[in-house]
Amino acid sequence: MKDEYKACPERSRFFYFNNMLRIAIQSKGRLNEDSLSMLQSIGIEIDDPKRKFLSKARGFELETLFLRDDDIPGVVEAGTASLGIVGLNEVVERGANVEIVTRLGFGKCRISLAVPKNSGYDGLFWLEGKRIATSYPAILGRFLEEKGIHATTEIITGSVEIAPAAGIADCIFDIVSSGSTLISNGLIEVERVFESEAVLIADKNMPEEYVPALDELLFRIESHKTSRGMKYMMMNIPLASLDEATKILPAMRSPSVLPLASEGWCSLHSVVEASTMWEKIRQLKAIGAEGILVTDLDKIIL
Ligand code: PRT
Ligand code: ZN
Repeated sequence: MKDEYKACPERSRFFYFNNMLRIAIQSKGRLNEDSLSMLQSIGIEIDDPKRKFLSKARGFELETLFLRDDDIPGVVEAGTASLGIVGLNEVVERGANVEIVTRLGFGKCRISLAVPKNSGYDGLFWLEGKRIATSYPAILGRFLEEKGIHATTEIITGSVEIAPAAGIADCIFDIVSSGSTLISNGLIEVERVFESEAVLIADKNMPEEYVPALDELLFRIESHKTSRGMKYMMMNIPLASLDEATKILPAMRSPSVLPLASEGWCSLHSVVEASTMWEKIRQLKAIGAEGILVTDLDKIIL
């Protein structure tokens, strides 16, 4: 197996590349499925991802390396993988010297301070002299220093939310997403300190030969991100209402107008944000739109 790999002379450490771009992905956990489905949506299929450590992708010159999320920033910094998909929280906590190429829009969460419900928390000064349990001591340390607060950090690697009830700490600094874990442990979120989501990271010393593949990958990711939350709308509209309809549907340049066999009518096609879709449908119906069709969008190439 080793024979098909070659040494990479550009780098100081000795390791092997299968002569293609390599991306590190979380092997299991919260980011695994979303990472794989994002790759799939941009035409990159990974065979049997559950059982392999290293796998070649189909649809792109890419090799995937499945790891624990904790290891991904370091592996990319060392260049063992040129790219990685990991939470921004992990990259910042570890102080990894990697390029943050783009935010990926999934795995959104925040790291917050949370205190027991009846703690009498009345502002940041409450934290003075307290014990704070966390798995993110570096991010917490920077926050406390910035605010001039002296507190003790208790480093815990799992189930941080039970620390106050267990008497290990007075409050916690942990990842929050829906907030239900805090509620079920009798805690309330009092300060949102760090906003996170999955990011694509890159080795700052990536071999030159991989840059074109990274550019293509990024192009596909951006077109996928642009299409997220957008809908494609088609409808028939009386010609007399066309000007007004164009104002309701600004689209990327302007909506496409196609002739219809019935006189005095045309067909209008446009792209709208899903969040505004129902309001636009209401406005368009009011000016005579009929046969409105709405479909999902897969990619937008700007
Ligand atoms: O095994 P491995 O080391 O790879 O994974 P892990 O167990 O260390 O991490 P994992 O899979 O739990 O999370 C991976 C990444 O997902 C994190 O680094 C974050 O960037 C992101 N993420 C997004 C989250 C959450 N949302 C999240 N809710 N990570 C953890 N949580 C925890 C949170 O701490 C809480 O205990 O999930 C629990 C439920 O959260 P609520 O607020 O929805 O109740
Ligand atoms: Zn982890």
